[in-house]
Amino acid sequence: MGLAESSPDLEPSLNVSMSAESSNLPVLKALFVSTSVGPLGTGMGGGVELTLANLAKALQLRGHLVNVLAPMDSSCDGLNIYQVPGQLQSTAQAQGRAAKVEMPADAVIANLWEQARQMQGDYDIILNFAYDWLPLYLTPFFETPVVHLISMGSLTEAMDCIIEQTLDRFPHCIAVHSGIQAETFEAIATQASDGIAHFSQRCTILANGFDLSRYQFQPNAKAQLGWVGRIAPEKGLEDAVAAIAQTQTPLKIWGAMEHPDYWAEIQQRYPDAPIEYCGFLSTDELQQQLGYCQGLVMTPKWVEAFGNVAIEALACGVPVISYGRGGPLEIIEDGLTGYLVEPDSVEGLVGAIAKLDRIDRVTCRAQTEAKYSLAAMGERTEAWLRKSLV
Ligand code: HBI
Repeated sequence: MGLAESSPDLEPSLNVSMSAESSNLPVLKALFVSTSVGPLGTGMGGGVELTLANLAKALQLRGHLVNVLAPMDSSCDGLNIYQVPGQLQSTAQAQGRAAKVEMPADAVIANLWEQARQMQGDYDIILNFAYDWLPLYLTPFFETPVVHLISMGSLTEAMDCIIEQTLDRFPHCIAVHSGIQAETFEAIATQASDGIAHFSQRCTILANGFDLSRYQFQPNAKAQLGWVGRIAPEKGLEDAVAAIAQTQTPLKIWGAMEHPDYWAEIQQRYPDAPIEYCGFLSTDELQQQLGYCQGLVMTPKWVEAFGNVAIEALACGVPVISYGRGGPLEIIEDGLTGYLVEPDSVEGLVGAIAKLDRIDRVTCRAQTEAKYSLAAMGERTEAWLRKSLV
């Protein structure tokens, strides 16, 4: 199986930073294995693309070495990516709870992990970003420790079960983004062999971290609101448009067009809503546009594991309105950095939009620096990885 490296230099230069030297703990060599549903950099992988890039940068800043295995046509600044061919996985959120584990012929997830098996001797730890059964199942078959950053809440019995089994054998191998996301696995965890600890006490909660130097604070907004995410039913775009149809505040929409039919249906249902689809932008372009919004509107229909876009907006000084569901509940401070609205209440969204001018945009930016910087995330992540290596 041929490998197309995106850069000739296979071994990244050893950029040992103060933290690695001062901690005199050994530099870690980490192999990241990316999501199986899309190439890095296309937006098809959703929030995990940004998470992987940020996590790599956070560890590199601490002097560690990071290489990445990802599907063909992946790209990510500053990272050595080994691109692996094969058929993409179908998205887990599109399946039902009883869905069977399935893989296409020549599955990229299988090819990624065969490549990881061959490379494992060069690394201290392997970090899985795919929300798929195979990497979890393979954990005990690897000599190099494999750990998993679970990117979504509980979606299928098959994933819940293999997560539970893997965690029982490797007590520190699972991390999630938020406590609320961890709680969605609660039911399965109580049936575990030890029966005592719940899943949310057995996994590591990392939140997330962002290179805040890439987000410019915008003190003044234009008369527009923003909505950012994969254009997909679980993101609830129709509710944001329904609210806009009432408030008539122009809404700019950014994200990968995952479900064109869903988007067409929204446009037909709300012909008078002042909305504009502005495509999928890179982080630098997105933050530039997002910063001009009076507010970001989030309408998750599922338990959003975290809500990267909320941090990206706050980092630009943009307040966030979100349904009180999933990760945003742990990010937004109601009345201080935005508003938490009763889930699925369009009227609630309309009411919150009317109060946006009460939020101090400087406070929004300050909150991200306090909790969601790369340094904070790097510290949390390294602590988790070292705990996994004990
Ligand atoms: N579905 N099967 C599968 N595997 C993934 O890695 C995956 C997914 N759905 C969504 C997803 N990853 C990412 O968008 C996460 O950021 C949520």
